[in-house]
Amino acid sequence: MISNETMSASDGANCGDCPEGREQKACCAPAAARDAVPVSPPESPCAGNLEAAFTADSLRPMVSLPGGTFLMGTDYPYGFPQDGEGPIRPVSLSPFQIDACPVTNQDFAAFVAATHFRTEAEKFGWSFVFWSHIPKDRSLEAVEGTVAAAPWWCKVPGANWQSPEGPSSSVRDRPEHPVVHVSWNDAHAYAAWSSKSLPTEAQWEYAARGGLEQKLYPWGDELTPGGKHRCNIWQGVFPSYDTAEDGFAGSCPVDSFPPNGSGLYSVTGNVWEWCADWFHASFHVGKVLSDPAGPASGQARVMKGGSFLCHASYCNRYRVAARTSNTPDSSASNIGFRCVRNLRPE
Ligand SMILES: [Ca+2]
Repeated sequence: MISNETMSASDGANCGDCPEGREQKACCAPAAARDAVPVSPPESPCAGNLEAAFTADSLRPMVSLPGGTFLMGTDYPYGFPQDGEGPIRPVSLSPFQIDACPVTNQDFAAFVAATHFRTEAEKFGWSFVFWSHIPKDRSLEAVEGTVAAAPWWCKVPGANWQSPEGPSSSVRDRPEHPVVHVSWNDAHAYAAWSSKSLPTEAQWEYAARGGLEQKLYPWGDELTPGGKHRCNIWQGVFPSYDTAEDGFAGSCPVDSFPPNGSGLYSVTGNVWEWCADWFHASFHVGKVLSDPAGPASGQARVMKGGSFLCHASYCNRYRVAARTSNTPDSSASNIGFRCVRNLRPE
């Protein structure tokens, strides 16, 4: 049943001010505020039941990037300066490799099959699902509460990476979609298993820019060049009606749109991607930035790239310089990740 319970989205989870309204809006991905004792979820079919051949992470394509100095951040007037998008600053990076695509359900299934890892959404027994993606015939019993500042985010018991919309849903028919409902802690565990790391924010943004300098998107400054969609975001009226003009309402296969100039797919839109750094809005200001890794501690981790829920009328964080954050144990149906392999000498 939908109860009167509401959950507060933490400041770290908030989308921040929208360009027009300048009011706090928690649209990006809500914080879980998981202060309750984790409960054991019911036994669920293991990822090993996925019939598709599991792709070992070592076989996943990676892009080698030479590093060097690039201009990070933006002074875009319709951005979110309070997020710390600016100032534009030179940042130097050592060479590294980055996954060409976000980690998919198929990839994560291989990790789970090998390690029997249980995500935090599984341990706590629930995750956040966007309201219109919950099957209509199940919405009354499936939703346990909503986020006060963003009532389109629903607490759904049984929602996890294997069951993205709750117990009756499955990833069986979406092996190439990015895995979702993974917390930062879950993503970090996958990265460690695969002998990789989560990207620093600087690595992510450098890779996302695809060799272009100071462009809004991975492909340039025009959102739909030639009238063609280049990423999976929201069209229509948020949060009530998504026309899915780009072909997708919800997540999509990671290779649905062309790659950027460096060969990275699904960079902006589709799902947010966790970065290694703790989030701080001004930590980077005035510092010498060589292989920056963010503050030593914090409350929330950086997320980049925006998701299928982003719309210019509400949150245009599908830009490469945009940033938001969430607490490390939070999960939702629009947060995933990709990994990097550092090549600099330790
Ligand atoms: Ca879309």
